[in-house]
Amino acid sequence: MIPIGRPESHREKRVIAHIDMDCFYVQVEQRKNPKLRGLPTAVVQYNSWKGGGLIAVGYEARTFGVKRSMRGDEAKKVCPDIHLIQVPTARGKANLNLYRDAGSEVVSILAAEGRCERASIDEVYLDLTDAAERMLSEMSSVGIQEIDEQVIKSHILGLPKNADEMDKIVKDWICKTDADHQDKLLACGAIIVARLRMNVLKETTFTCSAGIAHNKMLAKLASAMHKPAQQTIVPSSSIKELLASFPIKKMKQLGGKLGVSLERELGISFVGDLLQYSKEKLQDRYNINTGTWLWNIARGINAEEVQGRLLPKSHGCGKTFAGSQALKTAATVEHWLNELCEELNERIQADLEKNKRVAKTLTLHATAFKSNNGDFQKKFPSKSCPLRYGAAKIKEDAFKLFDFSLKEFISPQGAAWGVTSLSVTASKFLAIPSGTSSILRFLSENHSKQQSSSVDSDELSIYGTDLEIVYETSPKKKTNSSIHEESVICRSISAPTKCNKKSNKIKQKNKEACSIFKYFHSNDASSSILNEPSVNEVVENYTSSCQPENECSVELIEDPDCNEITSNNQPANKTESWKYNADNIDLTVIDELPLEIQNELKEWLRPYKQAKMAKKYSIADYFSPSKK
Ligand code: TTP
Repeated sequence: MIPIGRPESHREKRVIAHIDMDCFYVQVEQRKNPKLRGLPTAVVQYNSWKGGGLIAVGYEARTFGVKRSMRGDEAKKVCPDIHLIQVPTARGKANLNLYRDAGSEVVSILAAEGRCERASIDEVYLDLTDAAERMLSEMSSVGIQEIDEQVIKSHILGLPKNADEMDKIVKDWICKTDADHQDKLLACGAIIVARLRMNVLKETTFTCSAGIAHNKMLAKLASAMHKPAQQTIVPSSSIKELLASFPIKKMKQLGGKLGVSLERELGISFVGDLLQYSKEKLQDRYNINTGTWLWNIARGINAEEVQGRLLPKSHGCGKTFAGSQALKTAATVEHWLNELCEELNERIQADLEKNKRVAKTLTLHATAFKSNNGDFQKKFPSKSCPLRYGAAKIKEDAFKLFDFSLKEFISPQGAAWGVTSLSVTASKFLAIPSGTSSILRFLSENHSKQQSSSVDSDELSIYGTDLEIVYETSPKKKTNSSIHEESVICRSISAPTKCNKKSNKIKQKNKEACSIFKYFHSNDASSSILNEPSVNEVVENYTSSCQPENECSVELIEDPDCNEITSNNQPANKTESWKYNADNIDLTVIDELPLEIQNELKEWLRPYKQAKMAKKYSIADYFSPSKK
């Protein structure tokens, strides 16, 4: 997706670092088995065909010419001594928890110095502006005097490349007292990053590489320039030269159709080539946002903020079924959806316990082919619905989403089909604050915000049906989907479509709310903040009720106005105030919440419900699909 093409703020330039772990899965495996340190090593995926596809290659193995695009057998040919480690597996697919947890360890160390955004399993952005300003003001009179070896080893773009004197050249640049304020800030940023990288090494044994620049885009480009265990600084004066030779295909957003169009239609090969086009021309050719964004990147302008986010934005579990493994029956799809949903359920439960947050949206993505290839370009549509906690419910909902998508995919004539990848994703997390009053305030505030917010274009945007296979845990690189079979997810990349263009919606017959969201329910089913279909993510929104399977009634309806999706196809009453009725709280869900929240809620409910709470409900009791 193309970021909003905003200008950078007039505020002093920021100091942003992008930290990327080196051959991450290999390092994690080498920490687990230190005998592998220093030896050529690669991690291979679950599918062991031809030795398994390589997903991470250690730097020792790279010197022999081993590449990620190879399979194990091929790697053995170029490097007979290579150690091939298979990713851990569970439920017939890769289990990446070992690597996720290692990534979290690193994040907690890096978060010490400024706003920190976990961008993928092994990448982090840091906004070090305040820390750099502080450092600079503390040493303004004396200037930077002592710098350690790690900082001296920095690469500073735009400096003369004289290998013999490199240390001196870098030291002079870092310590220059009459340098431009922006460069001094970057120098401080480089010192901070070098320290952080040392801390990561000491505490985890992992090395990482970093880019330090005035924005996220430049920092990211820079971190990949010198690896492993090095850092690269991008002073403003070097941006033009950097972008003049930076291939557009290497920009994350330009790897697809837009990149091809720029190359073929405008003859653009490097980002700097875009400088020859005016903003108006680019806006005319593409659209206002994309045109502005292209104009900005040609100049190294990027206003994206570092989001203060230490936790993943979503949890996705996926698997590919290449070639003859394609799933061709509902039963095999159901089998794999069950496996994926089990894993997803475990991960969101662990997340709830650890981070006190709940996911709001369940999305199903798939790629598929069909036998009548008349419209072979038709993509398998992605579908979302509100997420109900509990493995059985997630499975049930995921399968219904699949069913809807499949019907749409094979319509109108119907056809034999085969699914080549499947994934389920939980997203749109909401924090559950502690403190009874704060819970209620939180619910009330969130609800009234949802009720009162005018429906802006973003809110009205819906998933398109254009799918791109992206790598879930490392969104920066797109690679052959058949290679990392366990971890691809398909993401909608088509431009958002206005909902009022006519979208299908699903009328919900919510006869009995028995999910965790009942806990957040108000009198009016349409005003539940978590059960309410979220317009900005849901195209054809199917909200399943908790009725038993055979009673489930889900109906697709057309909504030309699409003011807001409600359970009864009426625009939500925007002025209605939030009411929280204790009678509507499903007591059975309370036991599933974090202990402190359970206590607070019980306290709050005492006058109304204490008597009824005497019965002890078990998690199985609550989440049983047939429970009424
Ligand atoms: P990357 O950061 O892309 O690569 P890397 O850390 O292995 O190596 P580098 O030093 O060049 O950055 O990916 C991080 C981890 O994500 C990687 O160790 C393994 C995993 N991964 C896959 O499983 N499949 C893929 O296709 C890619 C690109 C990565």
